[in-house]
Amino acid sequence: MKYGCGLLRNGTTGAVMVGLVCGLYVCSGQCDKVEVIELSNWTITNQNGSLTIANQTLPLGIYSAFAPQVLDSYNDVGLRYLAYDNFTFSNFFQFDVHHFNRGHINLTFHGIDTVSEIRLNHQLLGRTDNMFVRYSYEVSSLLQAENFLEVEIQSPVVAALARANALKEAKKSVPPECPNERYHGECHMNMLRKMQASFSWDWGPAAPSAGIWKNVELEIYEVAVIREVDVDVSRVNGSYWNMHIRCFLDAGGWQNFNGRLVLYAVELLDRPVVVDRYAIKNISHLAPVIEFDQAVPNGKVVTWWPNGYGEQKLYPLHFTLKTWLGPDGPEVRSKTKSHKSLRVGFRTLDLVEDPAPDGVGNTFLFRVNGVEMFMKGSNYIPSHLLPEMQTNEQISHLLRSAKEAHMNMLRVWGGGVYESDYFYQLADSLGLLIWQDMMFACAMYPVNDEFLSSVREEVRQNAMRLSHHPSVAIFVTNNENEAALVQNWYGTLFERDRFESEYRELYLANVIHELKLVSHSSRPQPLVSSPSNGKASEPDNYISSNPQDNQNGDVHFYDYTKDGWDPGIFPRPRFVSEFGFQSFPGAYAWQRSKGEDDDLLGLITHRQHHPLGNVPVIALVERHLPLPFPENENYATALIYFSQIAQAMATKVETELYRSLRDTPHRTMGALYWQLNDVWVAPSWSSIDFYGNWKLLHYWARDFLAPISIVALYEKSTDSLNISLICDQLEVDPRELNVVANVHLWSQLLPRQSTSWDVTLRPNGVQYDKVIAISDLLQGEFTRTNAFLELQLRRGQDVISRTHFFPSSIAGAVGIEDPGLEIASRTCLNTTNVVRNSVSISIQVKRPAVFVYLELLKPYRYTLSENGFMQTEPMHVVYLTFDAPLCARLLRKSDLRVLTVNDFMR
Ligand code: BMA
Repeated sequence: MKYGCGLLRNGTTGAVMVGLVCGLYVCSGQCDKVEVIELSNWTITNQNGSLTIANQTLPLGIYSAFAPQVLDSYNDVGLRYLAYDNFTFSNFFQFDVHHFNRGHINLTFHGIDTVSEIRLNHQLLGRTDNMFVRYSYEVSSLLQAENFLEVEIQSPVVAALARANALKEAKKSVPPECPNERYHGECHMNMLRKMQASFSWDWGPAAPSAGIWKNVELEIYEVAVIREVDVDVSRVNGSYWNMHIRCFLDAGGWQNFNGRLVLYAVELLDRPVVVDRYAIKNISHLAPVIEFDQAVPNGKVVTWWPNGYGEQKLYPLHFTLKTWLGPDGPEVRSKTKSHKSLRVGFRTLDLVEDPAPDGVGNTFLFRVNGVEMFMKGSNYIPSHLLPEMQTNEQISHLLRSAKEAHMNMLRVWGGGVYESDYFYQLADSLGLLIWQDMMFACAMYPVNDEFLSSVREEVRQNAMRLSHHPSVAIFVTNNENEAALVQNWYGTLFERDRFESEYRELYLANVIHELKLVSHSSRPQPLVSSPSNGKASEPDNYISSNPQDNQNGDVHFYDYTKDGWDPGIFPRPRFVSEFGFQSFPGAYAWQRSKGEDDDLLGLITHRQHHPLGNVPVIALVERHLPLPFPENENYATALIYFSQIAQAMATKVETELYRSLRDTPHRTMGALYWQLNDVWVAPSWSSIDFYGNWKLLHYWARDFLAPISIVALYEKSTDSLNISLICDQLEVDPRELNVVANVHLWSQLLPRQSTSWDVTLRPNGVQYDKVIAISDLLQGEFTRTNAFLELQLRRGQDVISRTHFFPSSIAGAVGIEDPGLEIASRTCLNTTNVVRNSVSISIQVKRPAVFVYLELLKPYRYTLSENGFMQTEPMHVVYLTFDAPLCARLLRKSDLRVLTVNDFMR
């Protein structure tokens, strides 16, 4: 709770007494700040009073309050009744108004989910219909000594249905109506400005929350407060940067006013900057903004770089504002000082869409600080399906995991939420560029006045909040809605003209229009959709006949009918902002999430929302790995483990292909796989499971996204391997670089044959090293089934990067036998800072162990130094690091599951 002075708290009744016991004369000189009083003690009651819970603190929602187990077992369906009910969130608070004589008291709701009516002391304050919007009400005339605040939140399912029915009656239906049956979801998500995925998705359940997911505050001030500050940083010339600063204010009154702003930037400027011109010139109360430019000498600035390219230097800026009414100036009238602090980074960023080297269409690449960079990363969905349960700790774990895997870009996907300030601040300091969708995904949307005005407010508020972050690289108005429209995903063909014009009205006339309010010189113009043809969609007025054109813009690519381990099946686009394969989270994650009596395979099937069910996962597994028959007692264990290998390998191959295409005429410059994280334990495309543990894919991503990588991709037509050496570093030491090609027999430890050759790397580029015919490698005793290849990029004897090539399916390989695996020793290592503890696991084998997989059977978050690796030497040590300071008690053999593909060979 933040407050300036004299806040009284009456804890005994559960009510909070907030009082400004110091009137102006009592604390002048101390009270000259905006007072912010959080209303944090709430009671929730359902419509008929049968459910009630008191003493709840924000953030709050019906599922977290009444049924936090909604993500376990079959509870997504079993507890759905909560989403059909209406709930009242109430807060009783006392307020000492006795000495109170200041200008405005705003009651500000930073996030209500979603459709509600707000009453203060039984007077209607207003209605809300957008969880992404901040609502603020001037309440000074309504406040009393004892106050009763009620937020009546309507069932989101019922509210969405009512809106859909109204549109239907007006012959203006907006599809899709309902999700695929397999989702066990709810209909009409597109009717509400609410996290779209809360009504279900192909990776998530329906848990349509209702609640207050951000703070509720009384803000007390005289004239105006600083709400957001946008800082557009641009390079003027060799000697200066410019900060174009806009302070967006909220003013409670009906009159124009005056103000004086001071900017402190101790690391950048020798003295504070006083913006005085509004002391004379009026600031409009309708859209109050203070705008000015501030030059910063180049010599003061260390440039901000994305992860992998340099440091992420951020500079604190601190703003204070005094505002007053009339000509007398601050000394006479204002005791209100509003503050805002933020950090900025100095970088340039453009999206380069120039004629492409293949002569057709345009490039689509990000250039940061003048350097063309390959964007490596993933797609981010909300860290929790219940918005009130999204924690900084979880966000931090996910973003740090992305950084550890060498990602430099995450796409905040349009079916979730605009993330918290903490998320973007962390992205700034980790160097993760953010591709920011606005929250529209996989649907058509209504365009009536009410909806559009709510959307405009949503876009305005969120764009103003996010725009100053150096991490925010680009805004995009929607996910896949252009493709959905032109490819008739939702049966819009029968009224194509209406849907086209509605599409343009929503995204061009409204969303883009608002986004342009925060246009930056160092940020590309917003894109309308992902995928889209980027600038080439302009002549089509942003509805192109093929928004998935490989020669323009970005594409999303999925094909489950072919072999994902074969690089030949993938397209050659400019930028791939989505692609991926499903897998199942580890067996222990299922154990934690399933009910005692639940059948595991039954639960997997229930949570598999893909319209094709488990077929694509099983088909890919069966192409390569020895999956037992379903009757086999080890079927589920093998299926889970193999699904992770199959996903990791397919994503590796696809990503490596895209990375290797950067210096070809295709000029592919980005690969963001779908998806980083999960909202429950379920079959999904994620590389990190619901509990934060890495699937094999994430361990592998840390290798295949490494700044220097060796890539060996099979080319069917010539039966050869294309060896490419990828280097994202801007400078590289050329000495002693060599590649070693080891041929292994499946039946023997250590390579049977080795060849090596000297190589070079191309800084920030790809060195196309060699094309090797498979027949040249596999001669004599080696056949396609008894041998496999390992390629290492080395400096001298040190291995920088390693990859494998398996000439036959692993299920059909000859010589894979019981590896005689033993875990030889486990030692507990306490790191000095005690925050993390690490366990070393020594693994001994007598024969090659294929894709060694380790899983901890304890409910802790942990990371391994590697996982899913080929062990071809007799002894190998892996480190297991707990996120929490735990160690010694966890060392029993039975706490660790170790699997190899060998265990399942027939
Ligand atoms: C794309 C995404 C998501 C979806 C994913 C996997 O369509 O935008 O909507 O979850 O593919 O199917």
